[in-house]
Amino acid sequence: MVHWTAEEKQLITSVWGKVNVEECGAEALARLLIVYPWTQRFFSSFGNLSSPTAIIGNPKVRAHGRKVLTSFGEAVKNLDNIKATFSKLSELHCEKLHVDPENFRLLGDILIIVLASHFARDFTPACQFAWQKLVGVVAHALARKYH
Ligand code: HEG
Repeated sequence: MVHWTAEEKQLITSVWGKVNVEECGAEALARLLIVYPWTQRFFSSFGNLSSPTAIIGNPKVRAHGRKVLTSFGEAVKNLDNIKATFSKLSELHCEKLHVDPENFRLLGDILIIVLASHFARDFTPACQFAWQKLVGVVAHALARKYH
């Protein structure tokens, strides 16, 4: 099981308390689709993804980004139980959606970039390290049903 120090927990929850899931979720998903265009294949039902402007302005991207980041918040609330928290979602992504687990890592890295740019002052090296650890644990938990 992953161990979190009191400092790591504090660094994670203090940043999370400032996050606007609608804004940051939309931004993270849009960036994923722009920077790694092959991830668009999972979202063929989302309509126009033909340019960065289209992606940023796409209401389905916005709504889904919010959904994903809200769900990510469950990890923050359940730091000591992330595997169980994402067990059902892992099943969905692996067995039904067939999302390559590498994409969880890509999204995690992008999320850190988004948070670091919104909360530059909080993002000390220790904070960055704690978040890197968190997105890694989340990616691992989501990919678990592939193992
Ligand atoms: Mg996933 C659906 C969470 C990464 C592709 N994702 C969902 C749903 C949640 C979720 C909560 C809705 C589940 C439901 O309807 O019951 N996703 C989630 C998290 C993370 C993640 C927490 C990583 C932090 N997802 C992710 C990535 C991709 C992806 C990286 C693909 C590149 N998710 C995906 C697709 C759907 C969901 C295609 C279904 C979308 C739809 O058709 O509505």
